[in-house]
Amino acid sequence: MLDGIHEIVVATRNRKKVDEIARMLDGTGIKLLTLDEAGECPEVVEDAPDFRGNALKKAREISSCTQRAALADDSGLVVDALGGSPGVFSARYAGPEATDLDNYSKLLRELEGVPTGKRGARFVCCLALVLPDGEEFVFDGVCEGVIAEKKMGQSGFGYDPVFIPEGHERSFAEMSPQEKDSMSHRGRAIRAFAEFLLDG
Ligand code: ITT
Repeated sequence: MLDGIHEIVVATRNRKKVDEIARMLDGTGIKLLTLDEAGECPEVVEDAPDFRGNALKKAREISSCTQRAALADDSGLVVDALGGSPGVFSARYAGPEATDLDNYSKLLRELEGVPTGKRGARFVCCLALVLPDGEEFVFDGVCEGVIAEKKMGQSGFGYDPVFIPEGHERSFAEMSPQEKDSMSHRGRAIRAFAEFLLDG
């Protein structure tokens, strides 16, 4: 356990990410605070060129604003046939106000006619923990898979209905939360973080 750290602010506005992080850290003894519970902080501008840079930027700014330990997640979908897009722009792929439906519909359109063997993609998650004394830790997780031909399932969020993880025929949106956690990019990064909490 991190000495003297019992509460961590989850530096994200994405409620679904908070839910995933909270259910996987259950039992570690760490109390998670949402951004709303931690106080008023300015929006963080995500302008780094990679997931790690954005995750560290979010965690640093929220830790400095709240004077607490902050855990940020930067994540996204990297699609081979699109040269790595949408990548760090996953949340805004179809525009600044895009909904999940707008984003994955655009992705399906861009991949129209691309054969199954060329629809490879991976979800990437970078979790950054910044402590009030400025110490920084980063945990990564990747989940390989393919982009479906059409929307499959209702659960989860973001691109879940169009992402089929490797070795499976169902999308993330057709899996239970626990099944998704067991193989997802965020699940892997959070398990690395949880091990660090238990060993540290
Ligand atoms: P914060 O920056 O406030 O954390 P955000 O939703 O804007 O929230 P990101 O900038 O990290 O988060 O964008 C990640 C996007 O990638 C997210 O909005 C989804 O569209 C997608 N994404 C990430 N993890 C996902 C998952 O587990 N399932 C489906 N889509 C995911």
